[in-house]
Amino acid sequence: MTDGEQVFADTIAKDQRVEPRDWMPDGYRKTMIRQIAQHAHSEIIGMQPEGEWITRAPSLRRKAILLAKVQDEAGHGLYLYSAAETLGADRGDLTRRLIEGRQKYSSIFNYPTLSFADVGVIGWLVDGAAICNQVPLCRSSFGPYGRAMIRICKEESFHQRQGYELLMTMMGGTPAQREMVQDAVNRWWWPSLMMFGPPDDQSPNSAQSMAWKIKRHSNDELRQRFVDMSVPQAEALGVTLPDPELAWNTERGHYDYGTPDWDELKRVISGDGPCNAQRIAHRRRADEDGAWVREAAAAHAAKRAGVPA
Ligand code: BYC
Repeated sequence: MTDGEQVFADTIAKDQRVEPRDWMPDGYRKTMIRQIAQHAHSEIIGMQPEGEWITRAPSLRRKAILLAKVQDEAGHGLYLYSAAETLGADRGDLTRRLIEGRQKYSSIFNYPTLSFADVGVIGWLVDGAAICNQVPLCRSSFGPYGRAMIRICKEESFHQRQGYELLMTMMGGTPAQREMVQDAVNRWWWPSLMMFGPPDDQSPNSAQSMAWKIKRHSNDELRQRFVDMSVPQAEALGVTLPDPELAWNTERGHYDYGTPDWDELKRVISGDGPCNAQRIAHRRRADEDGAWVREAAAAHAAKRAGVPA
């Protein structure tokens, strides 16, 4: 074992942080760039489904809350791209990989937002799933990722509460509003369970990522935690989760639940979800529209540095 390998192994064994200048195996660097980039892309693409409702929010208060939330997601994307850059990745290159379909983003953002209740359900279930997944990532072995995650989780908690409060308000409204909430829950429940990734026996990356302490829990463990957390919240809200197999299992001390449609997850991840083409086309357009800003900023920086044009 080289000195670098030994220090890396000790760092992981002692639950300490790996920092950007430390020696790390190529596979660890590659895995971290893959996960951080995919996470950053999810935050940026995740602005679209809710962003569509900013101009149609039912009041000034709801509009201000939604604007702030969507801006937070942009901020999360930026912290994460910065964390990927500490590993030698180039932000422009990562964006190109996203719009050329060479890097993934979360499957959840390929579903449409059909009513304002979807904004509430995204806050409750999608941000709720994100928190379940991301709180353990605050202890992820790669320092810049774990530290970015602490701030992100604080903001996601606020997002989840605003979603739940919105839904509580709608559930106290008219029968039509209650129906809108139930319809949104029916459409988002199963895709939210899929955010945790494939089942453990079909998750090729989990074993190595857990050995490196990047991931602290398996996909199924976190999915179960999310189900257990959501059932009482659904009861308090007065909505039904669309799974006839949901039942408390006294022996296990957890809720049993039905099997998500894993073929659907595979289809959505491979580009064939309801909104994949629209999401990427929009991201590509935003990238092209912003090209002149990047060119102007680069020219300004070069001029200040005294580089001839
Ligand atoms: N969607 O071996 P596995 C947010 C891929 S945004 C798409 O289990 P791993 C928010 C996986 O990448 C929250 N792809 O992988 C924003 C792998 O493919 P590659 C986003 C998925 O990495 C706005 C393959 O399937 N959160 O909070 O061990 C508004 C096999 O999977 C998905 C994160 O990104 C999926 N659902 O575990 C509101 C969290 N599932 O890369 C909210 C950070 C799996 O080998 N990421 N794949 O080509 C993670 O924790 C892990 O990467 C995952 C997957 C649990 C997602």
